[in-house]
Amino acid sequence: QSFLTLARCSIIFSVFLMACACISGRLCREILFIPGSIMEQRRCQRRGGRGYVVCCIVVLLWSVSSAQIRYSVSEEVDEGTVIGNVAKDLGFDKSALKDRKYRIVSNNADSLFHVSQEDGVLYASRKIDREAVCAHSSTCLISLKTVLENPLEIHYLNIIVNILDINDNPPVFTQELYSAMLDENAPLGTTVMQVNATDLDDGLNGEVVYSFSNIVNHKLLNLFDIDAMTGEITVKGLIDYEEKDRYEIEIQASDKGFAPLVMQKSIIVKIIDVNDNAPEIELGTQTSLTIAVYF
Ligand SMILES: [Ca+2]
Ligand SMILES: [Ca+2]
Ligand SMILES: [Ca+2]
Ligand SMILES: [Ca+2]
Repeated sequence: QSFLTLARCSIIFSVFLMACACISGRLCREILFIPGSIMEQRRCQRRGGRGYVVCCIVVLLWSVSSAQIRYSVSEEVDEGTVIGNVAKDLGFDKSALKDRKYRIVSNNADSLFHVSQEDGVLYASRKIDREAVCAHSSTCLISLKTVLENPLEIHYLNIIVNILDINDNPPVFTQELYSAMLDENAPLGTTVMQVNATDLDDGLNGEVVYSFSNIVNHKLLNLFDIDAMTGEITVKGLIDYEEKDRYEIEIQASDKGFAPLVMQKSIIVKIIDVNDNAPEIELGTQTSLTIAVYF
C-alpha cells in the first residue's frame, strides 16, 4: 500500500555529491592558475575540502527530508479509518514519537488526517469527499508534511495520500425544464432538442449516457430517438398534430459506474399544427355529400 522513494532520492544525492566534488575541484583548478605560493594551493585544497563537507551535510539533511511514502484510500470512508502506519513505513521508533512531538504540520489538509503519537498510525479525521477536495481533477493527491523534533533537528517527511473515487454522484441535468416546439410532419432526423447532464465523479463513474426511461410509452419509441452519447433527441416517425399535440417523454441519464446511478427527467414536446387537412362539409339529411375545398 505504501512505498518509499528513498532509492530515487539516493540517485539524486549521488548526482548532487558528484556536482559538489566537481565544483570544489574546478574552483581549486581555477585558483591554481593564479600565480601564487604552495600556501595558496593548500588553502585552496582546505577550502575545497570544507565545501565538500558542507555539501555532504546539506545532502544528508536533505535526504531525510526527502523521504516519501504514498497511501491510497477511498473517498467517503468513515472517520477514524486507518490510512497507513507512518512510523512502521518510515522506520521510526514508536516509543519516541510522543517525546519527539510527532505531528502533521501541513497547512490545508491537516484536518482531513491526523497521526497518532502512540503508534504512528495515520487516520482519517473525517469523511473525505473527493469531489470537494479535488474538484474536477482526475488525480486526487494530498501532500502532508509531518514534523519530528529531535529536539535540535526537524525532519520533514512527505506523505502523499491518493484519494480514490467512488461512484457517489448521479448525473445531474443542466436544465430544470426541457421543452421544445416541433412542427407536425417534421422530416425524419429533425432535431427536437438536446439534453445534457454532468456527473462529478471520475472516469467511468462520471461518464454519462442517455436513453429513454424504462417506463416510457412504447408508441413514443417509434416517434422519437435519443442519441446515447450526445443526448440529442430526433424525429423517428410521423408526427401528427391531429393525433396528439403534446408529448411528455421520460428520459434518463446514467453513469457508467459498476453500480450505475441514474437520473430521470420528463421532457415536453409541443406539436405545431400545419395545414395538412382539407375541410369536410356534410350536406342534406337523406343523402350526404362531401365536398373537398382546397386552398
Ligand atoms: Ca464524494
Ligand atoms: Ca457518478
Ligand atoms: Ca466520487
Ligand atoms: Ca394539421
